[in-house]
Amino acid sequence: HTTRDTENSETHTARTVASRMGGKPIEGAPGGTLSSTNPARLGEVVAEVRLGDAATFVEACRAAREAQKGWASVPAPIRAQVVKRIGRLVEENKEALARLVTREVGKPYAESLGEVQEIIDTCDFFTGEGRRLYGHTVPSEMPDKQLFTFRVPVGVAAIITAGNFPVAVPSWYLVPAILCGNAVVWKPAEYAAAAGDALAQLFFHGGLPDGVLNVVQCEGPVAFEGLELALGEGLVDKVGFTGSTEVGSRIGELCGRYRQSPCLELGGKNPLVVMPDAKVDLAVEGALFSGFGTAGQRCTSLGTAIVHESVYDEFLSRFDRAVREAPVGDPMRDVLYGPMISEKFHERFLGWLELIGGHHTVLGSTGTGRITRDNPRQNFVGDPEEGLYCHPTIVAGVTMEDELYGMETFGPIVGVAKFATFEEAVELANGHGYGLSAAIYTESAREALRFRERISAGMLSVNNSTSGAEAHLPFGGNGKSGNGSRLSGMWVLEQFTRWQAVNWDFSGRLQKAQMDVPEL
Ligand code: UN1
Repeated sequence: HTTRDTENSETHTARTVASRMGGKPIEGAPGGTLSSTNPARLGEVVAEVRLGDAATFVEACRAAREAQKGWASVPAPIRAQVVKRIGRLVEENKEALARLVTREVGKPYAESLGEVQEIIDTCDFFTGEGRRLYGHTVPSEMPDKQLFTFRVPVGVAAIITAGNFPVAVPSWYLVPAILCGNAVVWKPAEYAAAAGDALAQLFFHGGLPDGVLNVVQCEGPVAFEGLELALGEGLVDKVGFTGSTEVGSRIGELCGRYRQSPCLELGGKNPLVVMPDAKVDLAVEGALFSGFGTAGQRCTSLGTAIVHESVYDEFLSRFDRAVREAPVGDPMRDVLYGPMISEKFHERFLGWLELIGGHHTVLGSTGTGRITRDNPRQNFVGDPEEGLYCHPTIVAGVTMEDELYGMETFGPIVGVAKFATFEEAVELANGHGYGLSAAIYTESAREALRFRERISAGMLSVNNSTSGAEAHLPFGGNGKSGNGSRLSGMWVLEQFTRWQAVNWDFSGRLQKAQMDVPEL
């Protein structure tokens, strides 16, 4: 079952990627072309991408609209068989797909394997859901009348995803959307076009009918324009977006114009609170992975460690040491993190560091900024100048007044703030207005539960990292992190189905609700 894509990833040749409708790549490049490159091997092209334009996006929505009714009429347990086959194909191609993810976005291979595993887990979950998709029976206030609810597919879902999780996060949308009987138009991130295309091909090989999944390879603003047109023509019934708070807010406004509530999964400034009774070593390990894993390029990455004054110095010196010792570099080797995902992420992060300037104690490394031969890192694996690498940076003494406190940086930087009282910790943990993920380190169940009540976050870890959610728990955030929607597990069904209520009267007369209710 090895697909052509995954073979290509092994031979390290550049492949050509284009939008796909009905499984087949479309001709031409109305939106121009771009090269998706390996951030750990500068100059190595992973894919030449033939881009679509806004009209391509609209056309893909039409193809989806066309296919959706037929797909919805396939019984859910049979649709689930396709999901099952997709899961198996992903499993059979696990290593090749993970290698391609590492090659295209630079995350360590072990993390890429984990990412691919998330797709398999998602397929497993929704294979079972095909035999549930439960509705309800509801008592009626009148005799000889029965009430039911059914889940019905939404219709056409337009999904726009980011490149930091180029295959797992898309699968959180695509798999349940398809299982529920929808058709999908998916726009992968342009700097992860090859991984996106490889995933889509596995979906097609799994036996999805033509038009149920359509992939538009295009740039972000083009997708926005296409979406606007498609919504205007009534071709899209649900929008799913994972990306920045700024773009997500614009998508929310656009959807509002068409009375739609999108599924928005946006940024985070995720806190990790270290209580006085915490196991400091464990907290350091958690902060290291949460803050610097994936080079800090997860929406669930740690933003600020909020540490009680009694353990602040100890935490900081151990954290500093752990970060200094961590291997950074070639993502195919055993490293904590590899390069930044792309030029764009790299430059944006370096800009951030300039903003922070020299106002704080900066720890974690012998240097800051880009890792080069002249600005080396002690524990670097490989040649830093081959890729887009950044020094890990710890900024100590962060307060709520600092710019770093409130802004998502999407890079290997962690702020550390000090607190004295529980109230202060809660304020620091909530005050930035994001609300995706949070962690607390404590041995006291009471403190953990108290914190759970007060933190505004869609996800909370007790004595674990802010990142690394399991694939069947509700995923999503509050405040600037989204619009309250949740992906994954049974909760995502609310995104891809709508409730239909049915009144069934078999009394043979017109029984009017509220008016013909029998009296006792
Ligand atoms: C993201 O960065 O958009 O919980 C998602 C985690 C991963 C998903 C992150 N499972 O960190």
